[in-house]
Amino acid sequence: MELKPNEKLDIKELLKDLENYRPKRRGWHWRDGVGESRKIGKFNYYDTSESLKQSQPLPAAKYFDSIDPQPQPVITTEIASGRFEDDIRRMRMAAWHGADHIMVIRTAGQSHFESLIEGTPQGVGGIPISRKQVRAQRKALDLIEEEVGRPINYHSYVSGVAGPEIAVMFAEEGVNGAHQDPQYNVLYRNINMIRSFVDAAEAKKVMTWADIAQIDGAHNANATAREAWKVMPELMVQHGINSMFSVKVGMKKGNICLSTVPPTAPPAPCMRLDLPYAVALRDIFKEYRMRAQMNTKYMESSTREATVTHVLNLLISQLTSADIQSTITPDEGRNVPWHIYNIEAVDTAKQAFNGMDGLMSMLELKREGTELGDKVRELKERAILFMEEMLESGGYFEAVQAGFFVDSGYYPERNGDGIVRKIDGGVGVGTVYERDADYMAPVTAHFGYNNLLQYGDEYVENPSILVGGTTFEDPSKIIYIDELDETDNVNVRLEEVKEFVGTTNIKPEMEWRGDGIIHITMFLPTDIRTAEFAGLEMAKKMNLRDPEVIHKEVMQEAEGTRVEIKGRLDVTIDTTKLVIPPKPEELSEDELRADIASKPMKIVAATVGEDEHSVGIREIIDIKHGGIEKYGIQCHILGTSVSVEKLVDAAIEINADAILTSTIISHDDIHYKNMKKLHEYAIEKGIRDDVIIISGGTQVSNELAVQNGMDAGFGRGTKGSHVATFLVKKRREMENEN
Ligand code: Z97
Repeated sequence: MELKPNEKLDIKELLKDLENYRPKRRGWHWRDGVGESRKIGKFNYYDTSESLKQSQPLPAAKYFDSIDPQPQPVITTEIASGRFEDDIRRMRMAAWHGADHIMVIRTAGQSHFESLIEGTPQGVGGIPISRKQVRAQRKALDLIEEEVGRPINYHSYVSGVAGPEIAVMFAEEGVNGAHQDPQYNVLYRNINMIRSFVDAAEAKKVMTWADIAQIDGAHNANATAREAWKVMPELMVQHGINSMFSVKVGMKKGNICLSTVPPTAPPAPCMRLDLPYAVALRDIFKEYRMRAQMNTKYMESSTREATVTHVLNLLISQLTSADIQSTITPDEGRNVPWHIYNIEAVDTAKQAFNGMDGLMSMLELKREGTELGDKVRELKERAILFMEEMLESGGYFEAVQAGFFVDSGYYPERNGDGIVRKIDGGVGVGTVYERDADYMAPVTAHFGYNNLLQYGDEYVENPSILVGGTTFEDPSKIIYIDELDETDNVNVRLEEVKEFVGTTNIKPEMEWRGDGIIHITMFLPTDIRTAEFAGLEMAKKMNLRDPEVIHKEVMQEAEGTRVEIKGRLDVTIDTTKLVIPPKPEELSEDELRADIASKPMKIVAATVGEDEHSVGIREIIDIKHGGIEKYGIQCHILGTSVSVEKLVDAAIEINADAILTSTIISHDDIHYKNMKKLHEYAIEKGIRDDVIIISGGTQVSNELAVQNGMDAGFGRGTKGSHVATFLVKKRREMENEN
């Protein structure tokens, strides 16, 4: 199977023979060519990585030879619609925009499953991480990475009661990154702490074998804390615990990534709080990798506000460092992570990094005798004191039991409201047993005591020889279980939307194929509460099903409110039945300039009759608006309400190549009547065959303009380049005729 840029990814084809699919490669991939300066288009870049084979550049790239510089950090997008088959299409879009770390958020509650989930039921707030789902997505990414020309890291979570089982499955299926942090189990999922740390040792060992990069769970303290900036010292402690634990298990430091979040957001003076934290963290953990997340704690439903916070977060990454730059959909605040917003967030990161390229070659963070330096030191001291107190109180387990973590005080201050977990409590309590003296497990990656010496030295290194290789060495031993639920599985779901699969039918979509969801924005001149209900009523009148207000924002209490609504539009369009007019022709700017330079062109222009509206003609002519002047065409604007006679006479006087008229007023078809008059007067004066006459305006159709004697008519949406293209091509045509 191979992807073609102009063909949709065929999910049914992808699912074929999935039971025999093996991932192409194993392990995490950092971007290539980092640290080299490179010339891309007309510019030199300092902070890029290798460009992609195929990609979707930023919108404004068209002004810069369509370049698409790829930043240095791996860029993450978090995807979680609940249906893996739809997420696969989103992954492809994200990869084309520059994401190379696809993080799949798993379905609510999977932490408490005691084993792997089989089948592929639809998820709630995420994807059920099952083998089939993981394999299908890895297979898709194997194709997508070929298409864009860069390895793509696939990622999910190795936490919860089934952590080690999931780690094994991830190692088998070519997963490249995973969250693994026993503190997450303990604090946020109330899984017994002894069980969590024992499981973590095993899971980390497996991840190490598979070269899976690890992300910790410290960011959750930031997201949970009452005042997120107060947990900064604790965050460092949490990073320290998981990092050192991982090193002790045998994981290499280059695969250990700290999940760091700038703790605050505007209107807080976030740079002054977040930057010292970022600097202190990178000082202490310089041998480790930084996974820079976005602040989500203070994310509301305004995508604009979230995007500004993201950009400030990206500035912190540029001023310090980021090995992985995470992006959350900027509409996370309204809990509707949609396709387009995943892409927007990836673009926000790419755009900000492109714009800040080489910034640190011009700047330096001043730390001597500054607030920055003082704060960095203070944060480190607070973190070390926290760590010392933890040791004095009997260690991590005792400290958790005493409520040290996620307390709302700024350490050493304590408010006594931390998360308390009991050493002998939580899910899975009492399930850890000491290994017997003859305990032996013939597996490839395993933590702790294993009585192998009885078999000889070679088995200590390689215990799986005893069973002729485990699933790691011999993937044919993997047991693949397909769908178990006959009513909720990918085939049933695809059948439900078959109208849209492999057909020419389309329906608007935000999350799932054929979901019909659209998003509309309105301004309603009333207060916020009234606006919400008025907006819903209007959405119903627009025939939207299930309308929901997803954002409202006061412009001014009395004057009005901005309301954003989502709803379902039950409209399907067969694209083959559309009557699509040909695309307006546009010669390139260089070609237009060259043509006019080799043979000058003069035009006269005016609004005709009793029409005083000169905005349109100015748009088409003025250089300031990108009008035809910019190509070197000599333009003589005669003014407004000019008679057709005056226009034609002026054209004769200066020997113009063309007459351009503009009309907005269209009562009684006066615009078309004037076109006819103009055409006839030009005939009367004997110049019609030598002059191009065109007419434009919001109500003008090309067809009717031509019927009324014009060479062309230009309606709404016309740009100077369209008119210039027509003039140049028409002149060439007339020259050929003569
Ligand atoms: C992120 N933006 O990037 P469950 N283990 C750890 C976690 O942090 C999480 C889970 C497991 C965020 C989004 C938040 N983190 C997600 C260390 C979740 C998830 O099945 O929801 O319990 O596991 O991480």
